[in-house]
Amino acid sequence: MVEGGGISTHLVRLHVRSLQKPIALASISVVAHDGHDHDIQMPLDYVKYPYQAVYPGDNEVTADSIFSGITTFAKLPWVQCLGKDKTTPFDVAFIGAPFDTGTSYRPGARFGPAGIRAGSRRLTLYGGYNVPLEVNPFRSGLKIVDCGDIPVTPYDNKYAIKQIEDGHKELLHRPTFSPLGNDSLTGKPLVPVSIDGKHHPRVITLGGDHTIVLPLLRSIYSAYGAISVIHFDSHLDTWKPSVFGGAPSDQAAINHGTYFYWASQEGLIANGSSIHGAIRTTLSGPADYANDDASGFQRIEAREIDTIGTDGIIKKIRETVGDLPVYLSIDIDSIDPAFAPATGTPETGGWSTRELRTILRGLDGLHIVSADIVEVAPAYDTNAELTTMAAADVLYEVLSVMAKTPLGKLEGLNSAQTSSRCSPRSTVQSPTREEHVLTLLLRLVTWIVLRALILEIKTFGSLLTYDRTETSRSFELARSQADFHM
Ligand SMILES: *[C@@H]1O[C@H](CO)[C@@H](O)[C@H](O)[C@H]1NC(C)=O
Ligand SMILES: *[C@@H]1O[C@H](CO)[C@@H](O)[C@H](O)[C@H]1NC(C)=O
Ligand SMILES: [Mn+2]
Repeated sequence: MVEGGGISTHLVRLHVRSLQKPIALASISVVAHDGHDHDIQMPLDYVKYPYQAVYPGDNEVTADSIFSGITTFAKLPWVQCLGKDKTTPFDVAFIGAPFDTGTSYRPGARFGPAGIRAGSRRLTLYGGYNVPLEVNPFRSGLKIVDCGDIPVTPYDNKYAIKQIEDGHKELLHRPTFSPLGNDSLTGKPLVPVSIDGKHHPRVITLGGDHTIVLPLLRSIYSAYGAISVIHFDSHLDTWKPSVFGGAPSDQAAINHGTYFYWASQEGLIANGSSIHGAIRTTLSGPADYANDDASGFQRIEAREIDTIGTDGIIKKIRETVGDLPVYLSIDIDSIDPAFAPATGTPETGGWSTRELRTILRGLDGLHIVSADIVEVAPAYDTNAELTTMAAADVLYEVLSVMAKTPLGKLEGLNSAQTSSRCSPRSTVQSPTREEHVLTLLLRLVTWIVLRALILEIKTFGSLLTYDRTETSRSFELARSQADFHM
């Protein structure tokens, strides 16, 4: 939004703003799941009936209280998605990628998946309801499972990277458990946002060092084409191999500081609609930023939180990504080492866990097609499991956002139109008929008021002293905003 302008500009903006709230009500795009109740996967049941020693599901996972037994993410059911349970459908899968031979400083992220699962045990102790987002992802109708880990060799990076791509692709192309459902406003069926026209499950990968995102994006490309990326990290990770690591061999050229360079070279990243957040690394020189620009990313520096706050950061991200399908990659080192010390390349001056969680909740309504959290190296954690707990809680916010927004759009809508249908903080209620009628009335009134004001200014323009060009531009803006919500 353009700031500044004359008195009348503010007047118009006030009108438009005051009308935005009821209008937005009608623009909510809501999950329309099929209402299956997956009590069978509710981790809460473990707590309710701890004496029932065997979990009554497909896999006979032991039912335990949250501090005992075999640990899956959030104590979700373990499904051997890459093994004997190849035909079991799901909507969201957690999968580990225990790879850390692309790291430049502290190794140990191969233990990330196990550590994050341990840090996630308590997520459902009280049931898992997310208060600010008003959703319980575990009871949202989605079938959510822990698929275990992709088998990854620690002896051969090239082979391991292929294993990760194949494992992820395998899950991404499974049929989903729940249908996409219908648009809550129009009742029309939603169509997938993928380029192959299929409704894909979402995969949340537990890293692993950040190198794994190259094979993950190769997999994502197979369903979504070049994807917009939201990347939280203190580092750019778009470095040229000659700058980061020196590239003594082809294999050494692919590491946790260069994978985005390669992804960009391979055309996997949507240019211009991708963005880094929490950047604060030192550079080899200003040329690193020029190279980052060429790789297709916008940037938000960690220190911007002091000036524009979490709201400003959320706004920047949403403006960059719009309603395009988006992949979310979270390096735990985006969080300050005071809160998350157990990571490969820590950088002071980062965001707090609270700030990152707030920013993630601000992504509510975006079409996040899959996500990962990387660089968790539990060997450097505190006894209090600060880092693994932070990683698990961050994923809980991601899961909640996913549970609220289906990966669907209305047929024939382009992404700009879809965007206006998507409220930034969508709630799960549908507008009533009365609200809908009220909205239409309000739009009519807005239109009449704007027309009247424009006429007035045209007539008395010569009496006014302010810059007319600026004013009419503001009117255009106000009108386009009003149209945007129609
Ligand atoms: C979606 O709408 C179709 C009719 O177009 C209807 O048959 C179906 O039951 C609806 N699905 C849901 C989940 O409401
Ligand atoms: C992205 O767009 C910018 C500006 O148009 C261009 O300079 C750059 O080469 C593009 N990068 C890629 C990877 O296409
Ligand atoms: Mn990184």
